[in-house]
Amino acid sequence: MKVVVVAGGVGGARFLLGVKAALGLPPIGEGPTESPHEISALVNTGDDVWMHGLRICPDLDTCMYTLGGGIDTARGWGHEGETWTVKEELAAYGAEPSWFGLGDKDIATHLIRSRMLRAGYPLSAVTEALCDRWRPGVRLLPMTDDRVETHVVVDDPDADGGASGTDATPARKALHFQEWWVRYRAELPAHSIVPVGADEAVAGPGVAEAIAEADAVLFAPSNPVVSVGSVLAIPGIREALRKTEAGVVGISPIIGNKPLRGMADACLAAIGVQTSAEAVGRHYGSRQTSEDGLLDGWLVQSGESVDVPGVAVRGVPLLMSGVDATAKMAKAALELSGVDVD
Ligand code: FO1
Repeated sequence: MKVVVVAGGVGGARFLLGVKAALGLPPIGEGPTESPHEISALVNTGDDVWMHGLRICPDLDTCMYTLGGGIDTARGWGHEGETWTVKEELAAYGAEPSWFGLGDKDIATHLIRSRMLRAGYPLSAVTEALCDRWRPGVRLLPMTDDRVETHVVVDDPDADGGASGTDATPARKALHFQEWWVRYRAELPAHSIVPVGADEAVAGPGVAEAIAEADAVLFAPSNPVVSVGSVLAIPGIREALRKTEAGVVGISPIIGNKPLRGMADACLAAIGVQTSAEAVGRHYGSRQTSEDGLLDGWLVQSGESVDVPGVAVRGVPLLMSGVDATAKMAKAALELSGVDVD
């Protein structure tokens, strides 16, 4: 069976552990090569950033480390057993940004990726090379090999208040997503969130084929705006999803009107979507009954009454409290997509 999962970082990686388990693959590592199942993750690269001359790809690395067994599970990003010597030395030089934590082990990944990118290798080839070590057991496909970076438009945090009583609207500033997310903890209200470069980007190698050949397509419970939304912003991907013979099923990242983790609510507010499973389901839309919708099915927290016109809604426990719980979610999603997983 060929399963495609549209994924972001932490939530996407955790969900992929469950998809692997639901298909009888060991969650960590590559497992048996003769497995009849193939999982491809279409991973968001809009969070990617150049820092200290190194190219950081948070969502690809979180998926790679999580599925390869190297993630720090408490943080949800970066290596377990990490040390921060280089970060401390950078701070000693006053090298900005000091608010972004680069771990010593993590830096090795960024050094290899940056060297390969500078040598002309596309991100997809770099990812394949890095995965040769980590063997995630899932094909990690960057949504595009082109540069797409999510920026967030906020009121400029450095602008002075101006003469009191002036009614001039405060100056606005576009922050790279990482600065908004990490430095400001997404606490600066976002006027808009823009995947810069998406319009000119081309879907990554293997992306359109994976969608066309899939038996099931799942939207992981990732951030609907900056993760799933960024993938959908790449020209051709939305069309491929609308065309595929596979059932398309999303898993709600929202339980009881608040996001499971991360700050999806801050992102949803920026696009005027309520923080609820129903609002996000309607935001993705029905593939059958709308001209740009994507979903056939929508998995929500059991007990919640959610109505998404034109989409089959099913309630199951959505807390990814462990691989078994996540495997049950993944199984339910696969069944709702029309494939049967014994
Ligand atoms: N998140 C933080 O909250 N603080 C950090 O210092 C930080 C550093 C970092 C370094 C590499 C990496 O791959 C991820 C990192 N993240 C950090 C997480 C990252 O900002 C988010 O996981 C994604 O961008 C959102 O999914």
